[in-house]
Amino acid sequence: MKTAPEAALAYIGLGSNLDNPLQQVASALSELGQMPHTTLLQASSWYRSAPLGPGPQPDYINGVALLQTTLEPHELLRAVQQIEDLHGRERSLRWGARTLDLDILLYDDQVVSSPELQIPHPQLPVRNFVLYPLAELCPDLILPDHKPLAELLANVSSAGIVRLADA
Ligand code: A4P
Ligand code: MG
Repeated sequence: MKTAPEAALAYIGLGSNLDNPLQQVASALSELGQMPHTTLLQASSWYRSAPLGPGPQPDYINGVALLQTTLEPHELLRAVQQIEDLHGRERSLRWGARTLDLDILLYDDQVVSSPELQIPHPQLPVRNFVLYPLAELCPDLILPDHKPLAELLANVSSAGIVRLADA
């Protein structure tokens, strides 16, 4: 498919560990594809992952989607937050259990650093539940700081994650 010159490629991390997580991320995926000025190009498999964060909480379902969009990064953030809100997302405890989390992982090779938005997502380099699905979609990806994804992947363990069926 030909990419319009002004369109960006954005990778979105999806995660859920409450209220039927697999259903939450599956419907979020189709909602991402229905956002204005946006096309869903690809989705990774889903992964079950051990929770990273405070207290006992259920396992997560994680995956990554590739979007083509003409929304600017902050517009994209607002759009994905509307989808989180649709899923009854409550923003309370940092890294606490949630019905749906949508993180903008990458937006072309742009670096964004504002109080409400950091791209690349700061935790991307160290999270196996982000790196594995990302590598399914683009194994040769190079990050804006010129680090190859393959190098980051080699530095994380696969402990605690299991790939489920294709999304
Ligand atoms: N924000 C800044 N940069 C971004 C970005 N690139 N994408 C801001 C999306 N949002 C971004 O996020 C808090 C604020 O981050 C937003 O208002 C936005 O302005 P939030 O989703 O409301 O809160 P949070 O998710 O609790 O905090 P944070 O720091 O975003 O956490 P993460 O990094 O999203 O981690 N364990 C497993 N196994 N799997 C998971 O998916 N996820 C988390 C949440 C913790 N443990 C996990 C998982
Ligand atoms: Mg988040």
